[in-house]
Amino acid sequence: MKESSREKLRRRKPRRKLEREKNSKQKKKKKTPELALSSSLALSPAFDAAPSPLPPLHCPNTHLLFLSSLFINPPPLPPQGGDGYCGFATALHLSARGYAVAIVDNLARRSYDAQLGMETLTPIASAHERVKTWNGISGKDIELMIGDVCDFEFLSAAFQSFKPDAVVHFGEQRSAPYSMIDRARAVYTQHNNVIGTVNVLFAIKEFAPEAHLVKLGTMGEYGTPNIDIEEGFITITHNGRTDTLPYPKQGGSFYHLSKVHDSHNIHFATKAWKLAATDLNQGVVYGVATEETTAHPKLVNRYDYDGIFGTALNRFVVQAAVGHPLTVYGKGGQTRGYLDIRDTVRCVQLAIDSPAAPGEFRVFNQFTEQFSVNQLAEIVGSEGRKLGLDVRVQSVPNPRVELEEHYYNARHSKLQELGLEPHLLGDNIVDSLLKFAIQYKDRVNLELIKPAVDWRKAGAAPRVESAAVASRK
Ligand code: NAD
Ligand code: USQ
Repeated sequence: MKESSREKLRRRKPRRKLEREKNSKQKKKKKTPELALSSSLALSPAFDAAPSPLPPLHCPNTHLLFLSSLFINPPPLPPQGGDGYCGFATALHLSARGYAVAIVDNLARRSYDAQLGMETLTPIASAHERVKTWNGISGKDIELMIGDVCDFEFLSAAFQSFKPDAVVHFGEQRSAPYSMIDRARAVYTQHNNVIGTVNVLFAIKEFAPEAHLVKLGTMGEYGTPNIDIEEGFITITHNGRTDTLPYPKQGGSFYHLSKVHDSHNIHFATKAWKLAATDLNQGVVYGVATEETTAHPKLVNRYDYDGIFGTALNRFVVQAAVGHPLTVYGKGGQTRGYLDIRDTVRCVQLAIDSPAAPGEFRVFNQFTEQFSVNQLAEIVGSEGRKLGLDVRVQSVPNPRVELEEHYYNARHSKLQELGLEPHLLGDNIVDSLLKFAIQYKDRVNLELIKPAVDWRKAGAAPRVESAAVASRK
């Protein structure tokens, strides 16, 4: 199946390939537009407006990958690994397999850490050092374009320079708690994510109408309905008439709702402009190491464990490593889909290799297993005790507004039908994650572990304190 889709791409692309070769010769002669854009971004008034605790509201960072030459055969790579978080790991995975990759990112994720006094568990290298290191060990180039997807002038230049065959759009503010800190962050999140995606749609229409958009959505778009969750669409009979409609959406934060809005906008653009798009409704990602991110210390991926960007399983692992009780919010029956980061990178590749058709809006539920928070705490507890750790579980008042006991059964077969062979949590994964966290435990700031954002307390007044200070209240 993979081969035939590659064949399809090969048939579709020869003109684009020639253009790209011509373009890359031209690029060697003159400075790339992205370098100029990078320095103008650093000097822009929005970035110099110091008093705001937020990234510039005209839209901070996006993490876009433009991918081309999908049909190049993968050269062999040393069996090691990675980068930060979903986008970096995916860029390396694809580059290692012969795809031409450019990363578009405004580095906003690093600025959230700076604003809130947070730091990843792992000491990550700068974006520039990462691509340089990757080039050094693999001999492969990844283009780095520093800029904001919300800045259409920049985005247009990036599209015209790279001429993508596929666009993988990771570049959004992805934390639900961050979007619930205060009004300004809620507005920022929706602006950044929704307008960024609208810009990507216009850029594809204008400069690369044949490119396949692979967009990272989220399982949280569906919420927790009391019926089975389908993959994107549900067939409903109402008053004697039947239709297949987008599955109802019930996002549980301003962040999750931004992804709902994105999905609607993308769906509309596929109909109106015959664009090809795949929405990957991803579950909660865990893990850190991929084959490529472990290839050199400067390629280590980011690992968030704080109460704002840290996700459930990754947090529990760090908590166990440092002897902090596992922070189960409320009753702990909250059930979600989860997947290993090694499956994230593979799913994106599968989606690229079997592209949606022009005019098609395809939705894949991207997770491999579902767990309640209590089940995760139990698994981490039992694996931690095998390593001699004193793991305790503590129910803390739930800072979120969500169901704590509910039905959850979400379909997730389409990526497996395309060939995904999942890494499951049982396969010694928690054990290796615990060992990884123990290795870095001296870098853990215990203050950052506590939940720092209460959904009910989000207000219009800007919150200016760091995550650690907020968590003490
Ligand atoms: P991340 O915050 O680590 O990475 C997002 C990247 O996008 C950052 O590098 C950031 O600087 C960049 N970015 C943000 N806004 C931008 C803009 N306007 N212009 C340019 N760059 C911008 O997040 P992640 O965990 O890698 O998530 C990637 C995507 O996957 C997100 O869209 C997220 O919603 C989705 N997702 C993540 C998870 C998870 O568990 N991490 C689960 C489901 C879905
Ligand atoms: N939870 C705890 N204790 C913790 C942290 C979380 O009980 O210490 C609970 C939360 O209340 C929630 C569940 O665990 O019920 C999942 O929370 P999370 O922080 O792991 O994940 P979430 O906020 O939903 O967001 C993450 C990513 C986001 C992605 C989403 C996928 O940050 O980018 O979209 O997972 S999904 O959950 O499927 O929507």
